[in-house]
Amino acid sequence: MIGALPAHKSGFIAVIGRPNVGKSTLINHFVGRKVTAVSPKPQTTRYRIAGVRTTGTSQMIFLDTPGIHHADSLLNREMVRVALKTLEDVDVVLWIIDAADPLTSEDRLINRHLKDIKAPVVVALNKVDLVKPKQNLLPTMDKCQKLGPTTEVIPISATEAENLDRLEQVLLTYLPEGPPFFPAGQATDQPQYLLVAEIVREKVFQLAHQEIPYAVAVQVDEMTAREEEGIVDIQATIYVEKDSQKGIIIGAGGQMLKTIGAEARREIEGLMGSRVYLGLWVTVRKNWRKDKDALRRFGFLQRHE
Ligand SMILES: Nc1nc2c(ncn2[C@@H]2O[C@H](COP(=O)(O)OP(=O)(O)OP(=O)(O)O)[C@@H](O)[C@H]2O)c(=O)[nH]1
Ligand SMILES: [Mg+2]
Repeated sequence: MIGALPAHKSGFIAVIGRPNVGKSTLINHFVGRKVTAVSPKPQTTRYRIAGVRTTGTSQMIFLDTPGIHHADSLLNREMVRVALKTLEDVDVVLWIIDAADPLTSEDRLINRHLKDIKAPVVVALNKVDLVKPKQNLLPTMDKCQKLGPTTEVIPISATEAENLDRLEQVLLTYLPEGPPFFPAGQATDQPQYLLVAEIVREKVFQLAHQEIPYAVAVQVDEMTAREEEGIVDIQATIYVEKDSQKGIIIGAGGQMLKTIGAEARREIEGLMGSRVYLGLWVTVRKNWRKDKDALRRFGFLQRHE
């Protein structure tokens, strides 16, 4: 025998941080395709979503989570609960901190929660491309090092793909040896209809302003393939909380809804590798963010809660 091959490693990495620090951007990069919504607005991610990176020698399962913040509404409290619950059973926690706006009161809140968990914590200081001159990073790195039992602080840029190889190497040292959990080629644990709903919701986050995106939930009502023609028919509903929001989502002459539909369809076609007909409907569900039945329907609360 000429030396043993390195053992295969696989495991779960909880990606946490305050809203808008780049958690989902980083995961999409590691997976190599979009599995989780990204937008310049905070609180884009609402669910726990697994993004899977499979190489010949390892499988890293990144768990994307909603940004941890001082939550007030029922929906926001539920989002934070999902994020904190993800910390319970993972091999390593990847805590993302914004290098350009580090150690806010939300970061301190996260640090308090991390004191109780057993998994090792790796800190990634993201958005270093925004820090100029570069030596301004040093005091921040120093402060992060002193946060607690954190093992390592790694400066990165998710959008510029800076230092991500190094981050991957560090994360791999914390993963146990073992076979993959997901088949090769599987990029996420999300079924296709949920990916489609998230694509539509992401377009709303990117295109609508102020409070509107937060009042929106999306459900796919129908998804059928027309076998002979190679077309997939999709019907989805965009839920809003008030009539006035419905008007804004539809837009003057239906222009806003058209743009949301066109951008979503383009991306869904890429996902499915076929032509897509996307029908979008807008419906008012009054105050759904405060309504337990609606939150269950949209997949936030479990059936028994
Ligand atoms: N300049 C710069 N911008 C970044 C970087 N990483 C992410 N962003 C931007 O930051 C914004 C938020 O990114 P997301 O990936 O949605 O952030 P998130 O942490 O998942 O946010 P929530 O889901 O709301 O908690 C987007 O506009 C990204 O393009 C980076 O390394 N540099
Ligand atoms: Mg996100």
